[in-house]
Amino acid sequence: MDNEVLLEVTENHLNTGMRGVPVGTCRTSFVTPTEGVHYCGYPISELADFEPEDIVYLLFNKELPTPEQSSEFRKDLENRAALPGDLTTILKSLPKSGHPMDWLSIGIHTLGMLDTTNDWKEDALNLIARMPRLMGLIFRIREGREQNIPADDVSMGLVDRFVHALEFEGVDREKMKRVITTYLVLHMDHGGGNLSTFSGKAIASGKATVYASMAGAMNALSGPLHGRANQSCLEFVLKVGTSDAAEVEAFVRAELEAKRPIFGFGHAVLRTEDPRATAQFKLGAKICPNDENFKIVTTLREVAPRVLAENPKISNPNANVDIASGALLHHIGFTDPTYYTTFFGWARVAGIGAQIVDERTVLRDGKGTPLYRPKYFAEAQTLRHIE
Ligand code: AMX
Repeated sequence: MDNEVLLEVTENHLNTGMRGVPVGTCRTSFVTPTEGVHYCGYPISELADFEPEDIVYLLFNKELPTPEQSSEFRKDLENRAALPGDLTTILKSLPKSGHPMDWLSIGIHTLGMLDTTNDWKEDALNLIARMPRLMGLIFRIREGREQNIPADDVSMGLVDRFVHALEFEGVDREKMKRVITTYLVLHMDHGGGNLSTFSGKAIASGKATVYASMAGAMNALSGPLHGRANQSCLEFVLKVGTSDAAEVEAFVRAELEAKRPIFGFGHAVLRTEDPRATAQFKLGAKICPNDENFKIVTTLREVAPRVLAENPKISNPNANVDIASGALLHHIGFTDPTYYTTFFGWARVAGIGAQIVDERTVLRDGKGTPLYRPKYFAEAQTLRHIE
C-alpha cells in the first residue's frame, strides 16, 4: 500500500495510518523501491562516503557544496556551536533509569528554553551545531561519568566534538569516527511521511518552535515500531549468538514459527537490499570483518532472505538499514543498544530541520503550509460522507 498513490479516498483508507494518502511535497528526499532514499536527487549510494557537514549543507541548500562553500558552512556551524547556557545541570537532574531517547528529547527542549531566535533556519542550524555536545553530555551524565568532562572545542567537526566529549577509554577513535560519520550520513533523512518527520512538521505547522517540534519528532522516533527498531535489531543479533550458517537458519526458522519478526529484514517501500545496509556491510568488511556480531549479521544477510522469500506475503526479504548498524556501533564501543536510537535521532535532526524550514518558509510561495488539520469522521457519519 505504501507504494500506491491514492487519487480517491474511500472508506477502506480510513484508520490505516494515512498509508499512501498524498499530503504534501518534500524538497529534501524521496525513496524508490530499487535505489532507496535519495537526498535532493542523489541516490544514497553516491553519498555514503561524504562528511555529515556536506550532507547537512545539501539538505538545506538542495545542492552539494563546493570546497569553498563547504569550509564556509563548517565555519558557520562552528559559530553556532557553543551551548547557550547550563544544560549540564538539567541533564544531571534526570533519572538515570530514563530511556536515552527521553533524555534526548528533554535535552533538545532545554536547548530551546535556553535560546530560541524564532527564525526557523537559524534555530534549525543552531540545533544541528549543538547536537554533538548534547549527545556527548547525555552519554557522560547518564552513565555517571559526569566529572571532568573536557571543555567543548567548537573548532572540531560534528563527529569529532562528540567523540571528544565522550572520552571512551580503550577504543579506536578513528574507527569510531568513521562508523559514526557513515551512520549520520545514511540516517539524515527519509522522505516526508515517516512518523517522526511528519510529527515534527505537524507540530511546527502550529508555529511551535523548532526545538519543541524536534523534541516531539524525537518522541515519535522513540517508539519500538519506528526508530527503536535499531535497538531491537542488535538485541536480536545478540540472541542469534552464532555465525554458523546452519544454526542461523534453524534460528530464523524457529523465530518465524514462533511468529516473531526477523529483525533487519523487510521494508515498506524498498524491494531490494537497502543501499544503506550495503554501505554498512562494506564498512564492516573493512574495519571489523572478524567481529562476532558482524559475522552474525553477515551470515544472516546470506541466510534470512532465502528463508523469508519462501513466504510469498513478504514483499521484500532483503536486509534493511538496521541490520548492520548495531553490530558496527557495538564494535566501536557502544555496547548498550538502548542508546542506538539517539544516533538515529541525532542524524534526523538535520533532515527534519531542513524539512521544517522548507514547510515554514518556502512552500506555498513562501507562505508555508497551514496548520495541519486532517479530516476525521465521527463513526456514524462515515457512511453518509464516503462511498
Ligand atoms: N520477519 C517476519 N515477518 C515479516 C518480515 C520479517 N522481516 N517482513 C515482513 N514480514 C511479514 C509482515 O509482518 C506481514 O505479515 P502480516 O501480513 O501477517 O501482517 C507480511 O510479511 C507482509 O509484510 P510486507 O508488506 O512485506 O512489509 P510491511 O510493509 O508490512 O512491513 C517491516 C515492513 C519493516 C515492518 C517488516 O518487514 C518487518 O517487520 N521487519 C522486521 C523488523 C525490522 O527490521 N524493522 C526495521 C525496519 C527498518 C525500516 O523500515 N527503517
